[in-house]
Amino acid sequence: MSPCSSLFTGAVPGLKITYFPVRGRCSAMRMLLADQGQTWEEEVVAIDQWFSGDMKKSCVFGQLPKVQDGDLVLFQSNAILRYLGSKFGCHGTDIKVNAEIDMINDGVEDLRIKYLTLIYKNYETGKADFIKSLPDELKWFEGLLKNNNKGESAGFIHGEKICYADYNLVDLLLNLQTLEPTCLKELPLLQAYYQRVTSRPALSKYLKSDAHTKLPINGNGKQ
Ligand code: GTS
Repeated sequence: MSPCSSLFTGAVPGLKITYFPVRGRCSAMRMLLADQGQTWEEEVVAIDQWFSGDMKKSCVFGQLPKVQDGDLVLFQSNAILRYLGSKFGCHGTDIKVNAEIDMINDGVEDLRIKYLTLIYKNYETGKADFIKSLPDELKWFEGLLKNNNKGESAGFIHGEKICYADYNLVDLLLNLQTLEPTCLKELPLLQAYYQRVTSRPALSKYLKSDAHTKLPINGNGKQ
């Protein structure tokens, strides 16, 4: 039994996440599942096992994460997030809303790639400039909240219902604040949004659990 299935109740028989022992690209999907009261199984792949075995060859695109739900096997973290969003009602009510949510999620992915490039490729030389660029990078999300009822009554990044892009954004904001604790200082709506979403009872419980806190954010120990 995974640490997650012992902590959280509710049943999604057969839902399994296969990934390295990090939060990485699985944190947002784990947050979504925990917040939606679901359980899942974790298959943890040690990095030496990955490079010495045949698993890589069996993965579409040769990478993890992989999510299995019954007979469905998915790769690509954002496709997985969208699938979980559709399955658990964290998506739009029509194709136009879904397209807007996808657009926001793609914006999160763009910033995540910049963050991951820093972490894995030029942490020492690029950290100061990356931190300097954050207000400019994050202002777009502040703008989305502003346009969403001035960020006041609206709880979420799109409309008034949580969607899969919220979990992706909140996960990235958590990582960015770990990198630079003051990065939301000049972005009051984003700061309030982060607090609001991470205070949701089930999500807050998950974020305090060993299943989350004991996992490193990234595979190389940088954060
Ligand atoms: N676009 C993919 C996604 O979103 O799932 C990227 C997946 C990816 O980069 N996976 C890395 C991997 O499998 C691990 S991590 O970057 O998510 O931590 N690396 C091992 C390898 O052999 O490429």
